Amino acid sequence: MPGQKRVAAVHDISCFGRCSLTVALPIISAAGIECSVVPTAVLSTHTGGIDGYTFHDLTDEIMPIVKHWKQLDLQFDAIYTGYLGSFQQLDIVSSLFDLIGSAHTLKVVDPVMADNGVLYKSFSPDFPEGMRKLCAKADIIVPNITEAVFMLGEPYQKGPYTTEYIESLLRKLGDIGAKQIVLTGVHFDDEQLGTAAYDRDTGKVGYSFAGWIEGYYHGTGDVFGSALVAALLKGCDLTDAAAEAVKFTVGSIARTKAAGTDIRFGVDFESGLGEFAARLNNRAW
Ligand code: PXL
Repeated sequence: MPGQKRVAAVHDISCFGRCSLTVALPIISAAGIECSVVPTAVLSTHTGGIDGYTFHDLTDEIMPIVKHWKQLDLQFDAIYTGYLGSFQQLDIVSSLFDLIGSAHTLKVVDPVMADNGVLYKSFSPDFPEGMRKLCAKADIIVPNITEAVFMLGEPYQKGPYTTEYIESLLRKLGDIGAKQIVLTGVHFDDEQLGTAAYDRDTGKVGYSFAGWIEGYYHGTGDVFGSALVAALLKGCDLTDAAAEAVKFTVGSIARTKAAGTDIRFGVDFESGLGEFAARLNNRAW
């Protein structure tokens, strides 16, 4: 499709806390890409370390929204899914791919459900199996190491990792079905943290690292995934897109750390949007 690209972002709206749609919409838009949204739920905040959050499920809204779009014959260059709260939502999003996705639509699934060896508290232990089925329909999946091993039914291991371990995970993740995998949370020592981007057809693995910043900052997976989708649609190949997304995410974390912000409140990605957009627009393709 020539001209401006269009993405459908399928995530919840956590009204405060900078994750999911409040991150995807600004980052993808800043790159000059149209970002339509399918909100899957509305929460007062995300569920990561903030108690007392409200939760309003929007599962019943998803198909009516998407059927209307289908009537309008809207075309999407990418569908980008993140946090999905139930098995029912996994099934509905799977149908959404069939309804509004075409052969030209890049389907990017971030299997948001776990980190640091533990499932987020809203998910049951059998959720990774359901997420694995959705990942099978994707072109690109973006798991962290915990999500990867949970979908593979393997025990979580703390890093540092070896290249052999990371690349065996990538190959097994490729067998789930997606052609390309971007694995996050990869580290071979305690100094650098980054990603491994794998193309199943070529077998090529490209690594992107940046200096490790101590602290668990909320929403960084969504900042990374949104920047990755934006960079891919601007024409970066998988490894370059992952490198741009690592740079943007780590810059956001560094600013947040310097400001001393509560780690639950998300990262200051906003101050980096201008530079991010300029880098994507000024690359010599
Ligand atoms: O950033 C992932 C995410 C998205 N949405 C909600 C969450 C989380 C992670 O905890 O709770 C509601």
